[in-house]
Order: sequence, then structure tokens, then C-alpha cells
Amino acid sequence: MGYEWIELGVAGLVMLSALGTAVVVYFRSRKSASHNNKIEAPAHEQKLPREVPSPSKTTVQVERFVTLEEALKNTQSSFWGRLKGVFQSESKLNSTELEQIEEILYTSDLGPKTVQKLMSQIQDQLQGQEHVTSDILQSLLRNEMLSLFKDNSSELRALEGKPKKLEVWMIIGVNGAGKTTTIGKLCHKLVSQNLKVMVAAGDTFRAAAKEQLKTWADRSQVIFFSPEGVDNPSGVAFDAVKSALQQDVDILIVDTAGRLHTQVHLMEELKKVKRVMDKALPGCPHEVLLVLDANSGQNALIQAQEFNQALGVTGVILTKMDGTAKGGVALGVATDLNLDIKLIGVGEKVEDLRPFDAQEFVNSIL
Ligand SMILES: Nc1nc2c(ncn2[C@@H]2O[C@H](COP(=O)(O)OP(=O)(O)OP(=O)(O)O)[C@@H](O)[C@H]2O)c(=O)[nH]1
Ligand SMILES: [Mg+2]
Repeated sequence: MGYEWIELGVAGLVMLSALGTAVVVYFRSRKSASHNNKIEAPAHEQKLPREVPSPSKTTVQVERFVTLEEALKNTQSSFWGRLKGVFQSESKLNSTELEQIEEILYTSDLGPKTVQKLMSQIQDQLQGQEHVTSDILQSLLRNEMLSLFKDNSSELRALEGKPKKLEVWMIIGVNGAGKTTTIGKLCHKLVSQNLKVMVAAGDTFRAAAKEQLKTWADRSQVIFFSPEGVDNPSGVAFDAVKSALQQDVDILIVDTAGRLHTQVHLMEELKKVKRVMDKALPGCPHEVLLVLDANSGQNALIQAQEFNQALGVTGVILTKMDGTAKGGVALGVATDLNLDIKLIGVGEKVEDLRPFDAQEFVNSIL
């Protein structure tokens, strides 16, 4: 009997302890489940302010249209950001610092002649000074750069008012520089000034080039010229000039296919386009506008030199200035090559084309 009671007691204790463990495990698991539920609750059950736009979206929209300074902030940090970093102490400029400055200028796509001019001013004006600071260099560069830009803030002639007779502009440049997009933006600008505009599909080479131009033309409701059965650019250009004269058009803009300046036969083809337009109307094209992608940096300078030599460029349109770190090329184009920068592209939208202003540019990168 004694043994039986002991066995029963032990069994009871074991059961009680098992029950206790089970209760503890149950409550622990409840607690952890409710904790997990909090994290994994579906989005629609969470009270997050989901209607508020994300900050990055807001920033992009604001950045897009505000100032040139905003568009050029990458150029500014790559150019002035690096130059500022050269100054460790307020003392005389030593030879290492001068070398660093020279290297930064060279790698900022300003062009070799421009860099030499700037360096000689820095040496003349700053080398003897006891205390040279980044502020002193900044104001010297601002003045020198502005004096190097010749008066090239001029807009295209026809943008200043209604031309007395037909104005013809030929648009040239390497593949993908932004020629057709720029034509679309130009149409928007010109139409808003009550000018009668025609665009001619002189890119008879690339598939879908005509359709791309037509889309832009339709957007601004300008006349689109692309004669059936004419598949060479000179033929299109000649007929376009004649048609524009007949229809009393103010501005005719002729698109061309992109090509590398090194492709001799394609450069010859462009020369021919120019020649036949002069036959259709002596003196035209009145503007040969070279479209350069600012991101190409030094290469843009080489392109500009070659296209200018072959065709006599009357002005440059620098595209994709938005977001590029190579905006310094504007100075190289204007001062090394002595070409007018007529307009700059600062985005892909129709309104993202603005006149070039040297003062605004210099203030934006320094
Ligand atoms: N961010 C930005 N993109 C641009 C600008 N201008 C043009 N683009 C873009 O550059 C790309 C090429 O533009 P296109 O106008 O087709 O260039 P294209 O010179 O006519 O090209 P091809 O006819 O092939 O020689 C497109 O995606 C445009 O949206 C600009 O100022 N900023
Ligand atoms: Mg094109």
C-alpha cells in the first residue's frame, strides 16, 4: 500500500509539471505569434500615410524645372567641388597645388587652349600672394571664364521675332545626340511665338526616324514634310525648301541622320544636302546647328571641330546638360573652338530647351 501511494504521488507530480510546461509553452507561443502578427500585418491593415508621395519623387519633379544651377549640380561638384578640395590651408600656392588645379581643369572638358589661358591667369595673379583661399580662386575663375566666353548668349535670329523671309535651319550631329528631340522642342518654342514652321524628314536612313519627327511635329501642330518616294536626304531637303517657299513658311527645320565625323562618305552626303539647299534658295541654310551631347565631354570638342570644318557650323546646341558631370564642355566649345552656344537642352520634355547665358552658366558651375 505504501508503494502504491508513492507511485500515485510521483505520477501526479509528473502530470502537474507536464501541464505547467504546456501552459507556459502555450502562453509563450501566443505572445510570439501576436508579436509576429504586428510585423507581418498586410499593408492595407497598417495605418501608414501611403497617399503621401515619396520624397524622392517630389525632389525629381522640383529639380526638373527650377534653375540651371540645379541641372548642373553634378558638373558643379565635379568641377568646383574638386578645386575647392585642393586648398588645405590658407597659404601661398605651392607647385603641387598648382599641378592639382591644372589637372582638374584638364579633366573638366574645358579644352586645352582654355586651360592654358586659365592657368596663366592663375599663375600671374595668385602665385605671389601670401594667403590664397578657395574664395580667391573662385572669384578669379568666374571673371576669367566670363571674359573668355565671347558674347555668345545670343539667341537664334528667328527666335527674336518673325523673319522677313524664309529661314532655313539644318540640324546635324552624331547619332543619338538629341537632334530630333531638339527639333521637337524648337517647334514648341517657335509656334508659341506665332511662327509658321515646317520640319523636313531628312533622316532617310534610320528606321522610324520619320515617325519620330512626325510625332514631334504633330505635338506642336507644325507642317511635316516627307515626300513619298524620295529616299535621299538631298532630295528631301531641296523639295522641302521649295515647298516651304510656296507655303509661306517662316522657319524650315531640316533633320538629318546621325553620323560620326569620321565617316567620310556620310560627311560628304551632308555637304551635298547643304549645297542643294543653296541651289533651291541662295544663301540657305541660314543656320547650320550642331547638336552635341554634353556627356561626350572631350569627344564633343573633337566632333565640333570636325563638323565645323566640313560644314561651317553657325551655332551649337548642347543637349543633356541636366545631370551631366561634363557641363564644362560648354566653355571648351565656346572658347577653344570659338563657336556660339545658342541653346541648351536640360531634359527630355518639350519645354526643356533654354537659351545659353554665360553668366548663369559660370555661376552654376562655380
Ligand atoms: N536628359 C536629356 N535627354 C535628352 C535631351 N535631348 C535629347 N535627349 C534624349 O536623347 C535621346 C536621343 O535623342 P534623339 O533626338 O533621338 O537623338 P538624335 O540625334 O535625333 O538621334 P539619331 O537620329 O539616331 O541620330 C532620346 O532619348 C532623347 O529623349 C536633353 O536635353 N536631356
Ligand atoms: Mg534623329
